[in-house]
Amino acid sequence: MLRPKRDCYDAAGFKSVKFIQNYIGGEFVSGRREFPDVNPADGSVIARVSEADRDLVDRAVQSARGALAAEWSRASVGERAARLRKVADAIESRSDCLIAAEVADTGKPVSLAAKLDVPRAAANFRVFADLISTAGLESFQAETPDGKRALNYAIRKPLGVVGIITPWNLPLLLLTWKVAPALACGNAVVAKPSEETPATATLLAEVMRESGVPDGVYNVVHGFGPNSAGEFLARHPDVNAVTFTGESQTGAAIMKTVADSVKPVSFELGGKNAAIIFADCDFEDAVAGIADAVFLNTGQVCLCAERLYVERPIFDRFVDSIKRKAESLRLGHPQDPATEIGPLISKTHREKVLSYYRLARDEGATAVAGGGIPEFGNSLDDGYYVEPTIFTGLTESARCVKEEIFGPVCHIAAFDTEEEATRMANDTKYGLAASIWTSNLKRGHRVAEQMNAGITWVNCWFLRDLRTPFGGMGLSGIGREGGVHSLNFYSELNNICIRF
Ligand code: NAD
Ligand code: 6OD
Repeated sequence: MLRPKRDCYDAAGFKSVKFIQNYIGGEFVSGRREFPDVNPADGSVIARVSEADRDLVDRAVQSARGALAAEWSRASVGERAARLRKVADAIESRSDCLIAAEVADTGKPVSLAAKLDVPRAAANFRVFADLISTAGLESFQAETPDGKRALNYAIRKPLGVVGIITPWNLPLLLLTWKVAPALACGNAVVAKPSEETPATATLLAEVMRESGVPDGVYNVVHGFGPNSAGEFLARHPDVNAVTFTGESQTGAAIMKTVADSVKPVSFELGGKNAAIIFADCDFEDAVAGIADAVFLNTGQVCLCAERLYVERPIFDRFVDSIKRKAESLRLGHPQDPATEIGPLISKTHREKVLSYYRLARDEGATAVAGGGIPEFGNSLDDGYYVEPTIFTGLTESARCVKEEIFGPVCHIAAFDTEEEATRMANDTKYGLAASIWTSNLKRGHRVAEQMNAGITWVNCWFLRDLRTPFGGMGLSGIGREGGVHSLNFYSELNNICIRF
């Protein structure tokens, strides 16, 4: 077992239950109500979390507003970038604590948190420090009707107070993906992490403090969605914009909440992503890549492939290989470095995933692998594990082919032509991600261009360059973040026109 070297956070079973508070104006603050933070690996309570009521959310928003007026939005770009780089350094120096906290909250394997979640959090701050330091802006010169000239140039101003509402699957990665550009652009933020995973957003408060980010620039409120901290934040009249990652239905609810005050929104929502595997692919590479795309983080990544389309000549061989891969994945305790698959996030989410496993069979599927609950014979039997699962035999109209399941599961169908594969892949109300596996690069380009998705990978999956646009079409979201797209969302452009 890996244990944190410092006493900053006790992962499940290490010590006593912790108390996680809200962070407002540079202080840790309690509300009137509490809720439990549960370790999905065994159902134990690892922390009590203080829920922010409407008044505390208001305090957080006012403290953010005060920080804007005081210094942050007027700090030079160089000062802000230097501060963000310090935050990145502090994340790295506290990575043992952040990894332990993320693993205890989410149940994800410690190897994954160490490889993906925490390094990406640091990278988010470094990349946006660099981008804000180097980003250019448009300028145009024109002749005026009266024979003079006009110079137009745009400047960036902060939006103000940004409400950030995030999910439980990659808690620190997805939070910092929004906090970093928001702060780079001179905003102050109020973050509302998922009620399932409150720890790392709170530890980030310590990181901010240690890095000299002024009090009030980063605030955290804990709680739920409707009639709790999430809704209070989105509805607050002094919140200037809301950036949200989570389920499409929640995005719809937040859109209604913010409609009255016409706030800008950025939404990164759900997906039902397709992978197209052509017979000419590098077979072993494709099997390894697809295994990641289906099972990473127990299938709880919005970009995961839940629909695989495999060209008929390799269909049986591919199904057999991915089945063997699924059956060889090591399920275990998240703190065990050898574990590849941890539990799902919660009992409720496991019930949802298992209900789809049952539905798939009712809809006529064959379970090629998995389909149930694993047995460990120890305390992990109290955790929220499910077997990595592969179905075949469904029609394209089946609910299990249409609806996001968000677990370690996929359905595999055969195709005969490129046109058929493209049509099936695009037959979805979502439009987040797709992947194409072929050694014919001309075909890779051609099919990728036809994908109705915010991102299409060819011979890879979840390979990220943070300067690129990221977001979804249809039910998968509104807007793009990443690179200059984040800078544009988190700032107001003021165009200045000078006649001379
Ligand atoms: P969720 O929508 O249930 O919750 C996300 C956050 O919204 C939580 O903090 C929650 O408390 C809050 N919330 C819920 N209802 C609210 C309301 N009415 N008003 C304000 N806040 C509210 O999502 P989840 O279950 O935490 O995460 C899983 C979902 O997120 C999946 O659908 C997944 O595809 C999606 N996701 C998308 C991306 C992306 O980049 N597109 C990334 C990660 C996850
Ligand atoms: O890599 C990213 O920037 C990002 N937003 C990933 C989202 C993953 C969804 O679970």
